[in-house]
Amino acid sequence: MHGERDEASYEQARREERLWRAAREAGLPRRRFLQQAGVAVVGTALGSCGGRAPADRAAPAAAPPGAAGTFVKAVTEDRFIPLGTNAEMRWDQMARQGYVVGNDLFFVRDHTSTPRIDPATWRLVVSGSGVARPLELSYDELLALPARTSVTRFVECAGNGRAFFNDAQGEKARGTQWRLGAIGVAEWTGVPLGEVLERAGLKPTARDVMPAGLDELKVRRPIPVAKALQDDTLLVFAMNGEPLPADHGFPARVLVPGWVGIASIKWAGHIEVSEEPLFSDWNTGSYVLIGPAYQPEGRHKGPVLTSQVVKSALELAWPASLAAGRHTIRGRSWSGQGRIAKVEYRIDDDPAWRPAQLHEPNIPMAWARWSFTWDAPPGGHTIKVRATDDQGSIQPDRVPFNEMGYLYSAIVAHPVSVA
Ligand SMILES: Nc1nc2c(c(=O)[nH]1)N[C@H]1C(S)=C(S)[C@@H](COP(=O)(O)O)O[C@H]1N2
Ligand SMILES: [Mo]
Repeated sequence: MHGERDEASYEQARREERLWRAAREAGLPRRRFLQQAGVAVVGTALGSCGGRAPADRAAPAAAPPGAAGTFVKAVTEDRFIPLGTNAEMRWDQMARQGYVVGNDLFFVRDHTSTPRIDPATWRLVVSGSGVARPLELSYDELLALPARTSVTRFVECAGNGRAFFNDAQGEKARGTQWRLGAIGVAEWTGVPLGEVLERAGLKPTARDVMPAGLDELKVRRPIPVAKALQDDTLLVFAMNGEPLPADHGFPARVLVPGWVGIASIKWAGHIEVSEEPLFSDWNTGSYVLIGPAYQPEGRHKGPVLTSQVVKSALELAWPASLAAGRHTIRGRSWSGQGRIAKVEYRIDDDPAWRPAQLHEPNIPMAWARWSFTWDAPPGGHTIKVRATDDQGSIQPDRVPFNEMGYLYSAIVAHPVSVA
């Protein structure tokens, strides 16, 4: 157990160590990167980092279990649950993490595979009927724009929790069978997207903004201009104080806080700004709700996904094994629409929902950590947790089925065997 301050300084030290290592490996001019990125590193830390080289990490395992060639970082089974071109975060790993998820443990969702992009030739083009002066930016030019640091937000896949449509409700949804590890919270650094759009002469009549990736499928999905102009919607170039890792969108990705992960386009190469509504496969055929409870809307096969819903997860393996006796049970809850207001838990069929203790920080569109103590008797148990956000949304017992298994916000029964 350590206090908030110890944890903060531990995280800061870790960030600095990783930064130093990443900058060296990338051959980046570190001091310049830091200055331009505005990544806060104090002089003494620079000194101590320079004085003693941290031991190099072991090389990634020879044959990562992720689909061959998909990822750049080490996607090994001790860190992730491999799911084809995706890698699910292991929630038991979070017990050893601070508020944010380290870049080495952050889940990856690639529609195809991670492209390797040379920052020297990379360009970001902003064009379309919604801008008066089409713009082209190099990596250096992007880094030279005024940036925001310390924007701590989650990126969460719309399909996070999808496996429970089958496991809890008996109806299997199409797609990657994530449990709850398709989420991560990071501290992002980037240029407000609005800043870039203004430089391109954003017209008052602009309506939709569609960033497109440089990956094989050119994954792209529009957001309304109002969302694009929020001050925490960013063109991100650093994640937890290091250059954005390849798997998370290097050289630059979009961050659309609170929204389904698909809005946060990685490897951004082009941004179309239009006076007309924009469409792509990712807002017409997928990332829409299709099912008996939903109706098509024009070219969209169902209601188009925007914000994420309320969810909770325990920092335990699935299924969990515990020794009989007293434990502090920890977890995290989040919502795409506000701050977490309340978290309750229920062991087995205890008639009462009991309050868990919320811990600071509790950042909207990131998550809140919580804990409770449990004197665990031997046997098989389930732990249920339900969160309520400050908009009054509470996790329900069930959610109406949708074919692609999005937005599973229902209460999950976590299996725990106690011996
Ligand atoms: N270009 C591009 N952007 C993308 C994707 C992709 O496959 N290609 N996947 C999206 C989806 S579905 C999610 S959930 C998030 C995942 O971000 P992460 O891999 O950094 O965790 O990225 C989004 N951005
Ligand atoms: Mo996703």
